[in-house]
Amino acid sequence: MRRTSFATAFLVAASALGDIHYPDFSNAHSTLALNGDAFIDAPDLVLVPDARDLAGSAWHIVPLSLAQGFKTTFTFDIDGSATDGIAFVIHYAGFDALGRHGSGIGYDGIPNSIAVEFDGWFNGADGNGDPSDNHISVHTRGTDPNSSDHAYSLGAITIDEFPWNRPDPVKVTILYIPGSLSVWIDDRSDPDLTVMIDVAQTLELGPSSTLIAGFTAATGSGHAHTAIAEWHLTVIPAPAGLGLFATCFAAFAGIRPGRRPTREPRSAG
Ligand SMILES: [Ca+2]
Ligand SMILES: [Ca+2]
Repeated sequence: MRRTSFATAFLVAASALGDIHYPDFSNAHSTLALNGDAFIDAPDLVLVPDARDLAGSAWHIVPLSLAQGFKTTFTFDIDGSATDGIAFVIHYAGFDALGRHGSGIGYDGIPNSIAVEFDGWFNGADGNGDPSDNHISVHTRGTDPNSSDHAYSLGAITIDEFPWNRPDPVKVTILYIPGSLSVWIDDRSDPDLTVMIDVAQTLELGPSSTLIAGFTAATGSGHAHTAIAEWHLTVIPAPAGLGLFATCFAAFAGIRPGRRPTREPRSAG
């Protein structure tokens, strides 16, 4: 009963703040800015097709108050051989933002951005410091152009259990509460990765303290059809209500009261 009350309060407040709901992308032509090799192939959003040396990005065209906190869930599907990967990105760098292909995963070069990369290709031998061929990592250089070089990782974890290009889609949940960003794969009980970051102190926010959210992906010598099947994002209300809504989100995310929000990555670069 109490959980229902939290949920109701959350949904009412969140609706006033704006959010993103794409149960599929069939009607997304007018609400997404697509760049590079991205296109809509209903019902999916294809970031890059299965060909080498491509990069694509897709941005929701309404900037949102992401710096005060947000929760997003999405599923991605990588169909083909091993490829560079995909990234969830928040930024204020324009709706034409698109970074470098290959190891850049489409976000390397986007200024004023934070990227959560799902990297599927080991570029350590090329000098970018990748810890493995299968890892999650959070990258930013503040307002400078972002870099996929592992020197700019705030934290990373290698996922040994499965490759990104498994047959089934990968479900991701990202929860940001000022000071902490956590990433879950496949509804696991504990976050796979938590990094300490304050978005408002890291990026230069746009008008009305907003940021742009979306995805990038890229291919190199390895390539695969890389698509998003579903995407939802909800802004967490203003600081005055943050305690209540943090509790609400924690309940939804399965975070137990009093649990430390961080844990050591399973591997480090
Ligand atoms: Ca890589
Ligand atoms: Ca990497």
